[in-house]
Amino acid sequence: MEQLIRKALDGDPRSIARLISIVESDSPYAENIMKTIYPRSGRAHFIGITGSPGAGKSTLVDKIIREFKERGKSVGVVAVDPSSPFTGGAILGDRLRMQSHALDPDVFIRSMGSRGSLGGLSHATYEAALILDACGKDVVLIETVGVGQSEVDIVKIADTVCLVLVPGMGDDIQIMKAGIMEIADVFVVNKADRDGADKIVREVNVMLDLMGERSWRPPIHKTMAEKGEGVGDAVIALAEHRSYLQKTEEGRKRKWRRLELEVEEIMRREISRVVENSWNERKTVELLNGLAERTLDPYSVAGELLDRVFSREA
Ligand SMILES: Nc1nc2c(ncn2[C@@H]2O[C@H](COP(=O)(O)OP(=O)(O)O)[C@@H](O)[C@H]2O)c(=O)[nH]1
Ligand SMILES: [Mg+2]
Repeated sequence: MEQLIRKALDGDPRSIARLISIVESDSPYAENIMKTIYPRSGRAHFIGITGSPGAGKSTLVDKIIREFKERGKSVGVVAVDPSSPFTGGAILGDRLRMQSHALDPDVFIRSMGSRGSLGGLSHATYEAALILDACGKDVVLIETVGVGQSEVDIVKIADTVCLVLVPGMGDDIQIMKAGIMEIADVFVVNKADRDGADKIVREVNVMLDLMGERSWRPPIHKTMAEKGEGVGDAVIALAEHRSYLQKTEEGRKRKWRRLELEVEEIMRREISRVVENSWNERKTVELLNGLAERTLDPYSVAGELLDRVFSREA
C-alpha cells in the first residue's frame, strides 16, 4: 500500500487509478490512503462543470483540458456518470467525448458512477479530486451529472463553479432552477452556433442585475465546444476567478467553509454508521421494547443512544 501511494504521488497513472478505486469501494484502506494523501493536497484548482444533461459538458471538458495544457498545466478529470438503475454501471459516453486525451500521460480522466442517488456527488468524488490534487495535477475538473442535488452540491467541492447553459432547452427553466444561478461563478452558453444564444446571455445578465451588487460578477462566455471556439476565453475567466478567491475575504471564507464541510461529512458518515450498528445491540433492543410498551418515549431513547455515541472510546 505504501508503495502504491508513493508511486501515485510520483504521478503514475495506474497507481492513481488504483487508489481512486480503493477509495471508491469504501475499502477499510480508504481512510489510511486519505490520511496519507491529505497533507500533499490543497494546491490544485477544483473546477466544477455543471448544467443539464446534453448541454455539452463533456465536450467542453475535452476542450478545457486542451486549453489548460497549452498553458502548461496538468489536468485531472472526475466525471460523474449517470448510473444505470438496472446495472449500476457507468455509461462510457463521457470517456469517449474526452478521448482525444486518452493517451496523454499528463491528463488523467476518471468516470465514476453516481451510485443511484439522483445525481448525487458521493464522498468518493471529492476524495478522487483530492487524490488527483495530491498527485500533482494543477487543475481538477469535476463534471456533474447535471440533475438534482449534484448541481448544487458541486459548490461544496469546487473552488470555481462553471454553469453550462444552451439555447433551446427550456431556457427559463434552466436559468430559474432553484439555487443554481447563485452558485455559478462563470457562465458558459454553449452551442452558440444555434439560435438563441444571445437571448440567454441577456436573460442571465438580467438575473445577475436582479441579484444585486457583488464583488465578483460572474462573466458569461459563449462557446461552441464541438469546434473549441470561445473556450480559451472561458478558461481565462475560470483562472481569473481563482485569482480573485486567492486575494479576497470571500475566498478565505469559502475555503474555511469547505474545511468545515469536509469534517462534517466524515462526522455524519461516522454517526450514521454507529446508529446503523446500534440496532443490533442488546441494549437498543431493550430500549425499543420499552417504547413498544410505552414505558419509554422516543426522545429519551434517542438521548440515551446519542449519549452512548458521544462517549464512545473518545
Ligand atoms: N451544435 C452543437 N452541439 C454540441 C456542441 N457542444 C457539444 N455538442 C453536442 O451535444 C451533445 C451532448 O454533449 P455532451 O458533451 O455529451 O453533453 P453533457 O451531457 O453535458 O456532457 C453531443 O452530441 C455533442 O456533440 C456545440 O457547441 N454545438
Ligand atoms: Mg457528460
